[in-house]
Amino acid sequence: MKMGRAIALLFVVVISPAATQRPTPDQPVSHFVGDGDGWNTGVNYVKWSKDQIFYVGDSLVFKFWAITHAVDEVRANDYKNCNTDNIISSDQTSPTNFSLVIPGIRYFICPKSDHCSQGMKLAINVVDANTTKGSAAARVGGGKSFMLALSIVVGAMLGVMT
Ligand SMILES: *[C@@H]1O[C@H](CO)[C@@H](O)[C@H](O)[C@H]1NC(C)=O
Ligand SMILES: *[C@@H]1O[C@H](CO)[C@@H](O)[C@H](O)[C@H]1NC(C)=O
Ligand SMILES: [Cu+2]
Repeated sequence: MKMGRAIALLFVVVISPAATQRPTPDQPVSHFVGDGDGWNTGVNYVKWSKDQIFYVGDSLVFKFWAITHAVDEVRANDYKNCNTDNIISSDQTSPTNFSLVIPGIRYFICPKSDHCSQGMKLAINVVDANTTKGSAAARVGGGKSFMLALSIVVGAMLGVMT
């Protein structure tokens, strides 16, 4: 009984925080680029994207002032160099909604003025929630099952000691 209670307590303490971090894509999500700032200059998109998990099935939505901005999807090198000569696509109307249908990194830049070199660029890693190797999803999922295993071991030890 004591051991059971110790395990139950550890489950609550250790497992619950993970639940708030959207470990699995129960429902597809629309990620609004830059949140309230939208797609604009002066926004740190590295910081913005770091706090998100982009699952296959989600959408990426750019909201911007179409007079001064646009969204070009580009390849890795062109993202790095802010090169708009080999674009994959260009969208001039807001909002622009990209469906994230396959895993992998996608790159977006603003082609207007020198906004890209000023930091108006976004790279996201789209992960398949079903894949368990080397993805952000795997880190979340793997971390969760590791914590689960740990809590069982610690719980068992506590049960034996008390
Ligand atoms: C973006 O497109 C997807 C797929 O069509 C849709 O489910 C989602 O609601 C759209 N998001 C917005 C904010 O319009
Ligand atoms: C993940 O697996 C579930 C169940 O097998 C399936 O319904 C779902 O479409 C898969 N998701 C992806 C992104 O492949
Ligand atoms: Cu711009």
